[in-house]
Amino acid sequence: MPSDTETTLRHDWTRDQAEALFRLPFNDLIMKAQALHRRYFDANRVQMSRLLSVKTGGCPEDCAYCPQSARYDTGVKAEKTMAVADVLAEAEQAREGGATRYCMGAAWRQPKDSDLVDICAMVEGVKALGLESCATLGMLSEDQAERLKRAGLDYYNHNLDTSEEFYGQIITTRSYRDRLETLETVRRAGIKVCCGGIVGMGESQADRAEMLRTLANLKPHPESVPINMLVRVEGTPLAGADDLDGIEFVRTLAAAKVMMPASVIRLSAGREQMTDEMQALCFLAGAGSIFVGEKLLTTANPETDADARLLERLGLEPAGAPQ
Ligand code: SAM
Ligand code: DTB
Ligand code: SF4
Repeated sequence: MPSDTETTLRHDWTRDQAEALFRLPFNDLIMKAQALHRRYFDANRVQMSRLLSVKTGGCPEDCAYCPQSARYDTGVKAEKTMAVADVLAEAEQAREGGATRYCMGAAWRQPKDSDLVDICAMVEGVKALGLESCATLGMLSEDQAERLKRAGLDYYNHNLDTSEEFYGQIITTRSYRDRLETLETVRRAGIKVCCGGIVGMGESQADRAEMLRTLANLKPHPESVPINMLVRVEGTPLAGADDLDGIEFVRTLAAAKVMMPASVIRLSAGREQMTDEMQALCFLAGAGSIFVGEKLLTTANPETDADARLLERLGLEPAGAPQ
């Protein structure tokens, strides 16, 4: 195992090294992750983001986990893009609720150039409210990324989702290479990268390690790394996926923190199904951020009161608003 100093901001992880982290005794892995977390972050603060689906459903892609794909009968109806003023009214409420970042999602393979007019107005409005802005709209062209940057977009979320090997079992309508190219486009435009994945889709531990290795070998590391626990949605091909052991989920977060210690590891989808104790382990493993508000994009997230109680029980404070 490399020493702690050697593990700081490396981009040369091997498969064996990534897999070895998952095999460490749990206490050793958590201790390593928490110690590294404390080098870069206040361990008693958690950053809060709020999501809004600004364009829901009807997506042409076939992502096997996703309730918004037009190919699956999940009860999510295709809607038009929301009005800019409605999005900004929601963003203002999110700010009152303590969120410091507003993340707008759209069920597109790639936005049309004309879609970006409203999206850029939303980004400008979110920034004017004093919030950080994030968007997740699918693939982007160079020009689209530059327009978003000029509108003031701080972060772009585009997940690798899983390992390159397992990817083909989850999505066939776009390639792993497409994803890496969009990430490069976002970087080149000077937008910060939010990139992570989903666990609990039937992938192996080696797949989880390999996804983290791909993320950690990006230079620079994504500033934000969301780790989602699959939310099993009726009608999607993954509705009947086996439960992932909670301890294995925590190991994934901890390994992400060890491999990308200066990045914010986001405890993302799946909190609604987790106990407070499980979430406490996630924070111990170095999670520094959550989504707040009772809805993610289309699925449920814990109620505001439940989250307030959780933070209170753990003595966690919200991370301050950005300068
Ligand atoms: N359409 C765009 C795209 O795919 O890039 C943006 C929205 S898409 C819903 C954003 C991310 O949400 C996906 O990459 C995936 O990681 C996550 N996601 C979607 N459905 C999920 C589910 N059922 N459980 C956990 N994460 C999910
Ligand atoms: C991410 O990694 N997780 C968020 C955000 N990026 C866009 C989305 C989770 C979506 C969960 C399923 C839903 O609510 O539709
Ligand atoms: Fe479409 Fe994104 Fe859902 Fe895939 S994850 S089906 S691209 S909305």
